Amino acid sequence: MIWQFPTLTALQSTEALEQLAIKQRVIDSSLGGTVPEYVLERKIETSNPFNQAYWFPEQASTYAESVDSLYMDIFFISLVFFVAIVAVMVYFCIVYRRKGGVIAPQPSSSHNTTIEILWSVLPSILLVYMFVEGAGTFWEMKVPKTDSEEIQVIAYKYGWQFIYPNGDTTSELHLVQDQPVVLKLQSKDVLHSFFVPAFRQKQDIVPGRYTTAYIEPNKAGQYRLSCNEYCGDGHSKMRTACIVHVSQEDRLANTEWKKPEYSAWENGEHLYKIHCAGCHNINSIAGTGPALNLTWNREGKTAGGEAFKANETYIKESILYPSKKIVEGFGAEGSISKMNSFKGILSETPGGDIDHVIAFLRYLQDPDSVSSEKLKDLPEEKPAAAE
Ligand code: HEC
Ligand SMILES: [Cu+2]
Repeated sequence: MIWQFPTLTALQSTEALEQLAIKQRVIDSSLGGTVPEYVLERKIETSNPFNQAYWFPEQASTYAESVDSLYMDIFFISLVFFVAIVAVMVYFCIVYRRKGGVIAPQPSSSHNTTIEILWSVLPSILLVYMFVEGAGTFWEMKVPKTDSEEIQVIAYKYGWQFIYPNGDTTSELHLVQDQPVVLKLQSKDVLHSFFVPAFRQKQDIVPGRYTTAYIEPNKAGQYRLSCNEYCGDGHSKMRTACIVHVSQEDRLANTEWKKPEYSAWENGEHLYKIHCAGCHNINSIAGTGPALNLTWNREGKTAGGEAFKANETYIKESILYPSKKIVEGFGAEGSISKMNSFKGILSETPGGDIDHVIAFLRYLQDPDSVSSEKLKDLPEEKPAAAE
């Protein structure tokens, strides 16, 4: 990457270089960590290869077309004026250059009513046209239809959480075709910005304030969704997918928090993507917190030098009371952990969310050690093993 070049040459030691490389790998590894890369590819239905590579993304919302045509109108008006002005300028440069040693300026006419009226009125008409067109589209983007559904969007360093009216939560945005939606956007920390190019919709997310974005998706498919306001060194991690389903049933099948046809560890993986992936990796490289694929059963030390073994009790405590034991290398003894508590967010009941997360961490260490029985197949109460 070009922007890194000055930093790289300024660093002397190979150790520092290695650290920078590791940091970059951490950032890269988390790219698409929660959403597979293929989801984020540009998909444009056109036979024109130029469009495919360089032109606009798909038009997937009701107002996308007006935004694009307004853009093209303004572009062509600017193009015509650019060419005309440069042509006249070049012509004048040649015709009125200093000739035959004459230095004194030629007398010029002081006034030409026709030209002055023309150059005032013509651009005004164009500007008023741009305003009227722009205001109309703006209106369309800002005034939600009354039958809109509301989805809560929470942006944080570095990820997204989408909460649907029925309480389901996902790390990708799932919408239904032709169902207008109002997004209520909130930030947990700093300034972020919601952007789905295919919808031509972009809205800043300001800490301490609710902002809204209105969309009426009219084309099923998978689109890019990203943060468009630099929010820290993991800013590029804040990208995920926006999936527009053809029907409400189709969406329900994809957003259900705890799927009966999932096993415990699969639910745990789902919870990990929603709540933990912003700080933890599962590729052995530490992020803000330790790499969680190394956690299960490991023998570690707290910042205070106390030894621990990462069993169920330790993991549960780490999730509910992160500051109780700070992992060595992740803060000072007795300090407040950078990890927030998940008390009240993940259920603590036996067989609940936290047990699912634990099953996932175990699975990462040793896939054979956890049951892959689907939740729906599990009996309500496990019969005692026959002696
Ligand atoms: C805001 C960042 C952040 C988020 C979000 C976060 N963690 Fe952490 N986590 C940390 C940090 C930092 C540490 C190390 C300091 C500590 O022990 O509190 C840590 C430590 C841990 C540990 C101890 C790891 C070890 O190897 O000893 C576990 C287990 C853990 N987190 C699980 C989770 C789970 C599960 C979630 C999601 C439900 C989660 N964390 C979400 C930042 C985070
Ligand atoms: Cu951001």
